[in-house]
Amino acid sequence: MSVSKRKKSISKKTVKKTLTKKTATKKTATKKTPTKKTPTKKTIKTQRTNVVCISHKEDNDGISSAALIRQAFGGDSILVDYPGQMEAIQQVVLDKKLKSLYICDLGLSKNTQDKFVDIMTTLRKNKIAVTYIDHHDIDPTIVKSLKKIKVKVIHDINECTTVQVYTAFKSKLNDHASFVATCAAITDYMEDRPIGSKLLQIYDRQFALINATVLTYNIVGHQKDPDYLLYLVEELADSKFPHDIPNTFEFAQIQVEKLSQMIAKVKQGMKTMKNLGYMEILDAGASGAVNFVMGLSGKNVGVAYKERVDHGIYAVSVRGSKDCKVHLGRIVNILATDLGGSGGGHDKACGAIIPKLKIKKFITELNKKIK
Ligand SMILES: [Mn+2]
Repeated sequence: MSVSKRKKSISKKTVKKTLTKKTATKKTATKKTPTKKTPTKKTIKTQRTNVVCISHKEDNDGISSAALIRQAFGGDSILVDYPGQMEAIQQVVLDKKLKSLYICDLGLSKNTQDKFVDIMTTLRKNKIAVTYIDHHDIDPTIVKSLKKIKVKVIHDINECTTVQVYTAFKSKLNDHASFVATCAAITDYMEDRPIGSKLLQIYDRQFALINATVLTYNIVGHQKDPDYLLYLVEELADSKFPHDIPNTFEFAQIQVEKLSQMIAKVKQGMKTMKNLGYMEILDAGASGAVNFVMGLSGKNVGVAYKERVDHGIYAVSVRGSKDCKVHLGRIVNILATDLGGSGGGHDKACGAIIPKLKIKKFITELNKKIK
């Protein structure tokens, strides 16, 4: 059963944490010596020992990025969604033991980017090594600011985050890591990109597709179970195939059934404007419904939104068809910021956080801007 496994892995983690605590001793005089540092000396000298990865919890790319960072560098994973993103990043500033931080698959928007740079500046002043790895559209001035404070920026809009993690840290990863990256590329529609396609070639296409899909449904269906998501990170980091993780197929079947019911619901509840289809989702995630909204509306853009009562906002998902010629991520970034929210992403797939009362305005304005 997965429950016992989870307990086991959690206790393993606790032991690890205690060990880290024990090795962290008080900072001694840190005057530079001309001699080369030996590993032992280094352990004594540094008080900061923690490695942390903050990654996106809502999809395969985020979870798999966290898994590969964990395999390469160890440490703890913190999984967040966009509404909780900045709060989590702010929190790690307080971690007195933090030594290096990896931030994965979390795009920045006009509303969050300056605050992000501020927090990174604080971290860098505390001499924390920071690596930001992502593939969402980003303001070039922000990349400049981050590089200036020596945040290591790995950013390519043409490959998914996990593929970039894999490429950057290949020497610290095992062979199976290429499969983890392949599945992430599939889920992000990026298995046709230069590196993504090379990785997919290593494996049988159907074998990779079914694993990517099963993993995705387990991630989407466990959004309210943070322990399970962390368990998935651990299993992937331990080179388990998604199909080999207990009960994943059974769980995926339940999700597929839910989605098939969603088709009927979208057919009933979806509304259209001239250039888009839209629908409020009540009982599932907006991202699971948005492709149906787009497809069944016959429009080139689909919008699905779900209220997040805890944050007083709507979480919005936007998708464009192949015939959609505008960059939705950029349009949504500007529009969401104007309405007091935030948003952004890719040209044909993006998301936003919109204040509750502004959702209608968001949809009508988006409809005007996409022609
Ligand atoms: Mn991604």
